[in-house]
Amino acid sequence: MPPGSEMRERSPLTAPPAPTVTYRTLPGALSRGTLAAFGFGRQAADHDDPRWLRVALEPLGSGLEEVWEVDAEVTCGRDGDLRWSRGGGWLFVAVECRESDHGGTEAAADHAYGLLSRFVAACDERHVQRIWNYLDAINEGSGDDERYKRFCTGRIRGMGDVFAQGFPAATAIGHHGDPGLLQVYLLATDRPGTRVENPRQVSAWRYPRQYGRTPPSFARATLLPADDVLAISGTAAVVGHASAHAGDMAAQLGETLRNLDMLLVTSGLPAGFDRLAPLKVYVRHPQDEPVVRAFAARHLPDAPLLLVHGDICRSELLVEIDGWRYRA
Ligand code: 3EB
Repeated sequence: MPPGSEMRERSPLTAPPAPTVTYRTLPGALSRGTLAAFGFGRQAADHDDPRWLRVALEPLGSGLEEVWEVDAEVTCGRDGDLRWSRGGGWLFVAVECRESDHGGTEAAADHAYGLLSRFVAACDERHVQRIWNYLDAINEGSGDDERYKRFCTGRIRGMGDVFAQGFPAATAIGHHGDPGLLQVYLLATDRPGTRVENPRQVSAWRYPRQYGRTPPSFARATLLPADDVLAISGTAAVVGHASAHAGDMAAQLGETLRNLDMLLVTSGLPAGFDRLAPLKVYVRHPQDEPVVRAFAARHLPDAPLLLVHGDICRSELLVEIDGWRYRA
């Protein structure tokens, strides 16, 4: 029986194949196998469908949409600040809330993670593989009062013990949309994936005190349960625990790619980011778009790319890349 065949999907002993992720222009309504779809920025369409999320990050260049699809019927719904969809063994859950409704960044993160963790704990698909977090003014405030650091504290409080076996892979980025809007969404399935750390980097949850009271709670990547794709966290020019090449975009891109390459080596995936590796690039200064495009043309010529304007959670970092690396 070849991989990907019917038996594979139906057998309860075999992990569900990963959703496919593509960047493209959607024709309009979402198809039945769409688990989630994302538009970027103020110009994005506004579909009244729980699977649709308008992300508060402005696109750089062509405004493509991101689409997650499964080979199954998808059901979906809403519940207060939360919306969800499920199909083919996969679960998408998103929360959007306003910090002012909860008394600040920390309390909003606690609220969002509380909703998400209670929701997934009651599902078969309770194993969270991947999470994205977007808040505005992420670098505002100094020292322990920086908004990103407050977010980290609220996040871990709201998580409870749902990630007791280990943190999922994650991205946390600053948006320039509605002030006080917090967006968090996740991908989960019915069995654990394999968490992957980067030997070039200190694990985020072991970062020293200088990075805040509460270390960031994420893994560098997750190998999804069918071993068919690596879900890669936001990856930047961090070596050990330190930021490398402050202020040097070209050098940060090179260091980021070395970190990404190391994640493939560590996971036992084929080297290189080609057409099987849709990547999203978060760029702090929109005027750096040409430098990023030139780097990508040279080092990632076949990878589907989506560039967005976003702030990285350390103010000296200019760029971060996340995405997926399919095995085949
Ligand atoms: C870093 O390596 C860069 O707080 O969820 C990357 C990915 C980063 C996820 C998070 C933060 C997060 O520390 C920052």
